[in-house]
Amino acid sequence: MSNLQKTETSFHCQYRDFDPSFNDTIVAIATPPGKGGIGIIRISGKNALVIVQNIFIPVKNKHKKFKIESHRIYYGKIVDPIKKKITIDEVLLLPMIAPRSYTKEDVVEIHAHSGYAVLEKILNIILQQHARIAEPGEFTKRAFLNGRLDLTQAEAVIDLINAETESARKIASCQLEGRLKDKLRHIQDNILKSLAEIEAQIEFSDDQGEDYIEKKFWIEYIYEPLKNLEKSAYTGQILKDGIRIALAGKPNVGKSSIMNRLLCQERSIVTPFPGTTRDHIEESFNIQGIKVRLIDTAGIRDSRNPVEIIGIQKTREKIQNADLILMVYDISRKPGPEDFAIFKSIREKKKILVFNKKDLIENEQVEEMPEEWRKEEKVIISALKDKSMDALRAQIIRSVITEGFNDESKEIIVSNVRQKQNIENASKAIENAMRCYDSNGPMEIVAFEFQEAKKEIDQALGVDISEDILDRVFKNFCIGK
Ligand SMILES: Nc1nc2c(ncn2[C@@H]2O[C@H](COP(=O)(O)OP(=O)(O)OP(=O)(O)O)[C@@H](O)[C@H]2O)c(=O)[nH]1
Ligand SMILES: [Mg+2]
Repeated sequence: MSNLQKTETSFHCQYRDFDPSFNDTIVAIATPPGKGGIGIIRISGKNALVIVQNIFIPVKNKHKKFKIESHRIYYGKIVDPIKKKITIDEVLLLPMIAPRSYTKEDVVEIHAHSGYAVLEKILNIILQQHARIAEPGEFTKRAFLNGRLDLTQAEAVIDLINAETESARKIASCQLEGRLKDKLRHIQDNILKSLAEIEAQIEFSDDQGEDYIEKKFWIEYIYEPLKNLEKSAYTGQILKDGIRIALAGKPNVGKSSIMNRLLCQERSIVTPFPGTTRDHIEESFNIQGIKVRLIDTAGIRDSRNPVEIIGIQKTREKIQNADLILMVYDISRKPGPEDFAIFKSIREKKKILVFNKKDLIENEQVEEMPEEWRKEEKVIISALKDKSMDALRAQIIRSVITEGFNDESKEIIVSNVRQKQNIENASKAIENAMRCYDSNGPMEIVAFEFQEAKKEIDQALGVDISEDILDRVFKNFCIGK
């Protein structure tokens, strides 16, 4: 068997063995600060059970030695470990004995009353009992290092906590289930299979034997799946973080009217006079569970008015930073040089052409539309009509959610910049390998590129990952998670 075949996709991580802090017992308040019904303190590590035996007295059988069973809830009180008569709080205790816990270590949760002084006091008592305060994300880091989660799942935990919209929640919970992990592992297995064949080819190249290589397999089971994941990343980013949409166009075409209609509130001033909006106006709302930051801007035209000139400059910046531009035209007027100039300035940006004021025309024909505009996504609406807004919303969703990827879909979506980078690098490496193979280049180079792709997938999954990448991932967590 070749070395390559022996390589296995395991999630064992070297740092667990070298990092002495990994043996510490850690503790943190797991619930957000403030007054509330319940506050939870979480302890994880080898001293967790001993610690609670020192500070917890169950209400039942209080005179017998307290024997802890896993996954049972005990009602009792937290007491001062020295002066046992002093009660600190009445609590529920939930022990989860290794490996059946979040971190795969002994974990105990103490459900106390959520008040700053109560939780601080319990925390301090625990800290005197051979435990230290957990770093941000350290519970999840241990879950990862102990092989309970891979890195895509650990990252999904933080995404789930940070999710503000339904679409962000769905994408995170799908990743937490391990769907992306399974897909990447599957691709990785196919890379390893191909590498074994390439190795055999190198080894037996002098033989007149059969040809081992099946390039179709590379395309169908490695390259295309990687490319699909890469494609999903744009949608993934939008489902997770939302999208910035800027309204742009000449003065008086109806940008502010569209803004107000989409928001269902009179946010921007609307008048019949061109040049009404001078400063940009931003507001957040949701379209089908996707967070949208909508920006109304000053109408773009040649102006001598110093206030308007500044407004137009700011508009240009806002437009360049937007993910999607709603390029608004007045359909009742022929497009003119100003319209063409605005189009030119956003030629490279993702956009929808919005032909507004259709109530003013008889037939929905855009007169003298330049050839270049014809291939753009477009919608013909009237900002005076609610139905038009439904059409506009639908068009926005169509244009930002890549076909086949909506939040109900079974497709696997990459939503994390780190993972996206690894996947892009892996598909580039496979591309290089195929190019080399097609031009009858050395098989050693083909093998090298496949190895590179394998390393990138390992990185995405968090196998043998460098410590600073790990630190970067977990520093974004809150304490207690
Ligand atoms: N008939 C009709 N009038 C509209 C429509 N949309 C906007 N208007 C009118 O057009 C005028 C200008 O609308 P605004 O929304 O202020 O246009 P704007 O593009 O924000 O203009 P600036 O802020 O000056 O750049 C107002 O009188 C609106 O009532 C529409 O669909 N049909
Ligand atoms: Mg306006």
